[in-house]
Amino acid sequence: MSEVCTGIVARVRGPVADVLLDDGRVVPAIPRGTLKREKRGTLLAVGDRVRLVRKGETDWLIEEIAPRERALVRRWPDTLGRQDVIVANPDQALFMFAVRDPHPRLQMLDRLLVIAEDNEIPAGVIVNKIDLDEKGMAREIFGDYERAGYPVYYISVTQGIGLDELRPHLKDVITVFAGPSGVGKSSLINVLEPTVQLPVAEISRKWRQGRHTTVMAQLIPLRGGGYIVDTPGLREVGLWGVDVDNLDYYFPEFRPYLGKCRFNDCRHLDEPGCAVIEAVEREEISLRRYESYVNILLSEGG
Ligand SMILES: Nc1nc2c(ncn2[C@@H]2O[C@H](COP(=O)(O)OP(=O)(O)OP(=O)(O)O)[C@@H](O)[C@H]2O)c(=O)[nH]1
Ligand SMILES: [Mg+2]
Ligand SMILES: [Zn+2]
Repeated sequence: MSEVCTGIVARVRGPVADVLLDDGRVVPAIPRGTLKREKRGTLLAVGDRVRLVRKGETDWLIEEIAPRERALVRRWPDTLGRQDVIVANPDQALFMFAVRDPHPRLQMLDRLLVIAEDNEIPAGVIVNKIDLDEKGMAREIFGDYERAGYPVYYISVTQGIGLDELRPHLKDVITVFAGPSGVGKSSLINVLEPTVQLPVAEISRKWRQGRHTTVMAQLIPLRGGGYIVDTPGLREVGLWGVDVDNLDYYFPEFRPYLGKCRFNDCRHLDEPGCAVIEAVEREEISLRRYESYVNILLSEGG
């Protein structure tokens, strides 16, 4: 008798996916050969819901991959025209940065937020290592994101600050933690879910350059309900499939001004009578966020 089950992809190791079955077992499985031909782009990603069947004692075959409701997806670095699904079907994305060590790359954060907006993934920001924020700069640096309407959590994993505020937002949903290497994504998961002990970078100066301790995305069930996806640190975030015509809309703080420019097709670069630029001049929109918009628009050929 062949056993048929459904589950969710917890890890992808080359051709093999570890699938968390609905009954709690984790089994290695390979996709049926024809699936490879049917789908373009990333065949299997963490978070994909699958139907699988047992062949023999221990061999499982993935027979069907459910269409993705949404995905956190970027352009694969260093090659042209390939998609990289970081995680399929997340309910929310929390983009994690550190106050310092490593220095926060806000342009990367802006790109990640654009990707989340385009894929209709509710997003927020985690600012870790506030124990290192001697000058109290964190709220100044990340305040733009609060004003844009994103939830921003200021935490210290090592000092246990801000965790109780974060925890309720993770219950019963699938959350992906993404960001550069060394910001403390795995460290945070280890304190939120002490039954797992993910490898984390040792305290050393090396993680300032980013050591890439986590090498593959992994779905972690929370005892209290819900899942977190740990992901490897990102070096580059290229947009994939993002409609740059909507880019202005993907900066939520621009929205009150859209449709109020003199020209209908205003790109908010140097057009006269641009309501967005006027809002930047009045400091109602952050200059730095606006510059990020221009940077993305020009680099994505808008
Ligand atoms: N000072 C300070 N250090 C922290 C904090 N949280 C984590 N760290 C340290 O930051 C380093 C990197 O932590 P990781 O959890 O490995 O970072 P990561 O984001 O998972 O990195 P990758 O797996 O490479 O993407 C470790 O040495 C942690 O001890 C914090 O709140 N304050
Ligand atoms: Mg990690
Ligand atoms: Zn305009």
